[in-house]
Amino acid sequence: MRTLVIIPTYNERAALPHALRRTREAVPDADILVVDDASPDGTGALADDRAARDASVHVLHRAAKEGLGRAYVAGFGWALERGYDLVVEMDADGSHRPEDLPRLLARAAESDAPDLVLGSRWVPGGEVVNWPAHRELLSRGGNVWVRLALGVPVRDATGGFRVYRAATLRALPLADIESQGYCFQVDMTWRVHRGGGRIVEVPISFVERAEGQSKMSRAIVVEALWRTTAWGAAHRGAQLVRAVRGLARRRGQAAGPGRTTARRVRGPGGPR
Ligand SMILES: Nc1nc2c(ncn2[C@@H]2O[C@H](COP(=O)(O)OP(=O)(O)O)[C@@H](O)[C@H]2O)c(=O)[nH]1
Ligand SMILES: [Mg+2]
Repeated sequence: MRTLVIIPTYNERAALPHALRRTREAVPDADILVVDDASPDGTGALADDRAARDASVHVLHRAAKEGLGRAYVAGFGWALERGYDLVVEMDADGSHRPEDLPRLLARAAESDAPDLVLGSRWVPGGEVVNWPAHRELLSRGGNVWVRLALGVPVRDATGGFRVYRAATLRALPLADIESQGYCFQVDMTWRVHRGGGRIVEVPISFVERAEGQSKMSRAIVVEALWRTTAWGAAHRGAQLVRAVRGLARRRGQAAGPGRTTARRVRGPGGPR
């Protein structure tokens, strides 16, 4: 299986060399694509330098910082154009350990062929290391909210260490995805779930970054909250409408053929 590991970067000059080295060692057969949003600290130039010396490293330069979602969508397009079979998302900062990649990829290649393999912090065996309490609370709370609002049956829908089957990505309307920040991960997970895709979770250890700074911001949290709430309201509202219609239909049937005939004359525009 041809595999591409996509690493989005914004000001990751200190961390990127380690990420590249560890990834090359952990999965020597995989290619790597760094997607850099014109990092002011020169991460893009550093990536170019590595790419010039290693044919399996590639760089996609974007003109401005547009968020994680846009960077990944650009990276997915790059991967699909070049015929990769498996596409990996991985942070540059060491939080996602490249050493876990063989386990994630092995799961993706198993005979039940999952559409999406999630590296998961919140399944048994998963953990976070050195994370401040407020980040853990946000992640756990966010995932409970996603399950309640959207009914996505996974423990870690917000994580960004994951493997997509190329066919899964090809089936999604990538150009229409508007989520920019970490909400993007929820958006993608939900889309795969709604499309009937099989999602599996593999425990990972998420290690807080030792270098550089998090790009997590209030705006990113607010975006995730309002989008998931709006999706959840629409989703649960539609479920309610379906349930009420189902109840009405069952009542109509129980009332006998007279009622059924009366409903039929309404034609195709009536309730189904
Ligand atoms: N290309 C690109 N990468 C980004 C952007 N925002 C974050 N990243 C990268 O996404 C990964 C995760 O971001 P990070 O700041 O570590 O988030 P945290 O782990 O949630 O604190 C890192 O590799 C970042 O460099 C962005 O706007 N554009
Ligand atoms: Mg990080």
